Amino acid sequence: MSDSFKGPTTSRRQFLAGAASVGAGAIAAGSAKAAGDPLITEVQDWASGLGEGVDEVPYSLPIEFESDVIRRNVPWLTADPISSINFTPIHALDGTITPQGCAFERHHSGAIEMRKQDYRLMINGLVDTPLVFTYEDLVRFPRENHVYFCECAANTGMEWAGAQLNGAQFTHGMIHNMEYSGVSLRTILQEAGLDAAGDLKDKWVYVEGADASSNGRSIPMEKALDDCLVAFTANGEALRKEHGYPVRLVVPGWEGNMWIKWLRRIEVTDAPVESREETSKYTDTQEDGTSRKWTWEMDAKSVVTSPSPQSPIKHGSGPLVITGLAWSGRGAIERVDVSLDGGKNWHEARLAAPGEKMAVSRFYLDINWDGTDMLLQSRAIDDTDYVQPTKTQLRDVRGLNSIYHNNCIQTWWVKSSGEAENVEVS
Ligand SMILES: Nc1nc2c(c(=O)[nH]1)N[C@H]1C(S)=C(S)[C@@H](COP(=O)(O)O)O[C@H]1N2
Ligand SMILES: [Mo]
Repeated sequence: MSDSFKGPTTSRRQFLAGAASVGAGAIAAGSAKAAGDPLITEVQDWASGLGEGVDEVPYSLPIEFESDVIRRNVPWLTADPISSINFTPIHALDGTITPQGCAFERHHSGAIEMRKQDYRLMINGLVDTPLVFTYEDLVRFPRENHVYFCECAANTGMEWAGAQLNGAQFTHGMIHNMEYSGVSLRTILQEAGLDAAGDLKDKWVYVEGADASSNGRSIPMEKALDDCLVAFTANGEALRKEHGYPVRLVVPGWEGNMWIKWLRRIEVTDAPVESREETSKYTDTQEDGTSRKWTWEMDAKSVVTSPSPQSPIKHGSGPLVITGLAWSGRGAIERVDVSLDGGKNWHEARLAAPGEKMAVSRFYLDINWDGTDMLLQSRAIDDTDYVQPTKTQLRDVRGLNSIYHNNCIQTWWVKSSGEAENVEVS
């Protein structure tokens, strides 16, 4: 018995010794005391009877002990939940794939319910043959699979003026990262034919949803023909209603607003439509009062998800796993640095896997925490060598009037108690 415990303990010691550059100190032994622990010495309920049979739950939800790992909204942010947003519990998740059931939702006129039989996708405008596809038509085109993040441009938007919302879920939770399968938008456009459009360089597609808001957006033809996906499934199963069942548009790396849910129409146009969602909304007002528009790409960004205000350190000093997420709308994450002292010194974090284009990366920094205060930050660098800016660097360029596209470095003040607070180190 004792032998089987030895292996992991030894390798953990060696591993921590190797990470000594990030602090050294006492190494915690396993915290459970074997002698006299009734969880070891007594026969427990779960071992004195039988468990549930198969089919007890034909499609399961997370076990009740995980019931706090849920989407949450901030009621004062919006007047009504119909046109509102909630946040992914990123502080409580690990890995990179967001389960659909807790992936943030953003609706302009509520999540609608549509049967596959009632689904129609029209393609019209400057195409050779205007077409209408049923769901059954769409699934007969060759399919692709890709993992991509979807981030609302408003993610972190409440933090422009100063630290405001106390939790990674609320400051950075307007993001999800899923594996989609579907048909490339290019395939659909080519089926209708683009000869009628002439030179494609200055052409656009206008995409809209079947919900009352329609959430119409203009996308340059170059992007439409590049990597956009007309998606049916996320993480292997049909899209959830709230994410656009039965069909949504996936626009890799670009702001979430363009990822049209309940996709009903694609119009090829010779100019952008300048819809509400790309003029009065989703533009960025600058210091001089003019606004940037067509700010589609989501710049490189990262956040420490744990420890964080909703995920305090409960085990005291010693080995500590610092972890978080990083992503870039311009490519793949190449490196993530973590600072324990508000950006004075940086340590290169370990990426759980090599970065993938326009998908979330998971990073870890394994330290030996000495129990003193930390100002925890993370800084993402993508494969275009773009470096995530500090708050000051971002404000120098963008001023204070923006809401959207805030990708600055986030700081958590981790106190000796292990509790953490959202603070500004600009
Ligand atoms: N048809 C339609 N598509 C839509 C929206 C909408 O309200 N209606 N909201 C957009 C916005 S602002 C975002 S951020 C993403 C959010 O996708 P999600 O709800 O799957 O997280 O969907 C986009 N697509
Ligand atoms: Mo959004």
